[in-house]
Amino acid sequence: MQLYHHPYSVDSQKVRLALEEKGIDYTSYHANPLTGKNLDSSFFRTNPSGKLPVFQNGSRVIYQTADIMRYIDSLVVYESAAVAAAGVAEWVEKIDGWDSKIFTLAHVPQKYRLFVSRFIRRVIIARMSESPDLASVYHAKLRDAYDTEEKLKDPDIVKQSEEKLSAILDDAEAQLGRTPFLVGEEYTIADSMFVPVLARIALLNLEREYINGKPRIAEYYERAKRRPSYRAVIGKYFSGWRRYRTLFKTLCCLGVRDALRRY
Ligand SMILES: N[C@@H](CCC(=O)N[C@@H](CS)C(=O)NCC(=O)O)C(=O)O
Repeated sequence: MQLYHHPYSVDSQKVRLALEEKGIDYTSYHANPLTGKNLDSSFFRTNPSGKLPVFQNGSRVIYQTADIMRYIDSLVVYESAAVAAAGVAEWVEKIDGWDSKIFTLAHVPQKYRLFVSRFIRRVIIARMSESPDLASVYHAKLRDAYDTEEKLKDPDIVKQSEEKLSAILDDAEAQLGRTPFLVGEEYTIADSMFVPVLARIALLNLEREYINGKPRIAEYYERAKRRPSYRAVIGKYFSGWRRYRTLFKTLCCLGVRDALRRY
């Protein structure tokens, strides 16, 4: 099995947590979306959206996070299978319906966001001129980049994303009052979907607004952070001072490449 992913990508984190939790071995390939690695023509040719993660098992390639999660889930049986199945499916769908991208970008200082988005657009143009046969898909990606910028200017779209997140958190807080995990007594892929959402809130320093007033989620998140899966997938890159190191390294790489016009 192969996974194309990156530690920065919330959707990649969901899949990696599930794989770690289930003890499934896989070959890992990194493609940093902030430096435009996901736009390389070799990757783009097989995955014209350029989005992460991509999961491959033999001839089977899966591009959507929720589909990958369901596939991974089908490989392992729960102790309380009947109880888990319906609840898990519902949570997977609910969390998958929240787009972390708009939320994240809306909470990143504008100066960094505009710099990265200009860099990415230049990478797309550079890749397009290297592979003219892929021009139409690169054009679509460029349009997508401009669309995202437009969406971020619309306070209603940002507000909707925040409200959707708040609704998920409210439901989770209520559920965690009844059971230790999102679906009953066992850790399931619903938790692998949810924990990266909490990690993203923490990375953006928004715990006070979104987590601190929810004691059950706060306690659940502390428990989740002690799991080896969390340490391997998220903690290794983003716990404490590491979050600054991880971001600093990427920004330096972008700064140098931009200064040298190396797209
Ligand atoms: N619908 C896709 C969305 C995946 C997605 O948006 N991935 C983000 C990272 S979390 C990405 O690859 N962004 C880079 C880009 O859009 O170029 C899925 O469910 O897997």
